[in-house]
Amino acid sequence: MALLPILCYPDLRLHTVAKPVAAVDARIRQLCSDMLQTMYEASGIGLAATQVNVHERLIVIDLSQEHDQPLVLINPELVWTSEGKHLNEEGCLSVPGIYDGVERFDAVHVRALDAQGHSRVIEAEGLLAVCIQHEMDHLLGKVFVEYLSPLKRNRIKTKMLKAQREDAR
Ligand code: GNR
Ligand code: NI
Repeated sequence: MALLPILCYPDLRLHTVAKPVAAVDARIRQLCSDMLQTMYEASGIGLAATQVNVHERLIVIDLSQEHDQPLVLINPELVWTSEGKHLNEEGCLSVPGIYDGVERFDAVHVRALDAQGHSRVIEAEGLLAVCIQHEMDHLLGKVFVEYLSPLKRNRIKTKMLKAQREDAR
């Protein structure tokens, strides 16, 4: 088990487009396990491989309080989306301390491989649906602040850079 460093916005590596996972092997299972540990330690409900500087299509999610319902989604693809979208308050481990509204589909169906390499379809609504869409954006190199106005985004960028400069001192 290992904790992995999480990239922080505006790190340009967060805009890398991830490639499909070629094979669900021991390396990928270790990565899933390390990402889950990293997510739990950071008190997040989801983590995309992009955020730990691995540019392969892999997401981990756990919405449970007890950290006992890990979900691994490898090579996820949206196979259905609801008609309706809603505004939800979002945060991101790569943009600590920032929360704002983003429009997401109310419900999605996602086809993905699990940690055993088996293909399955997950039917998600509510917070799980929001989280899956947020994580799948990371795999495309997209961070939620890119949905906000340029003014808000620039304020966030400046605030993050200032905090990072202060952390480095
Ligand atoms: O921990 C997280 N909480 C969260 C809350 C609302 C919408 C999305 C999220 S995902 C986030 C963890 C994270 O940054 N995943 O990429
Ligand atoms: Ni995020």
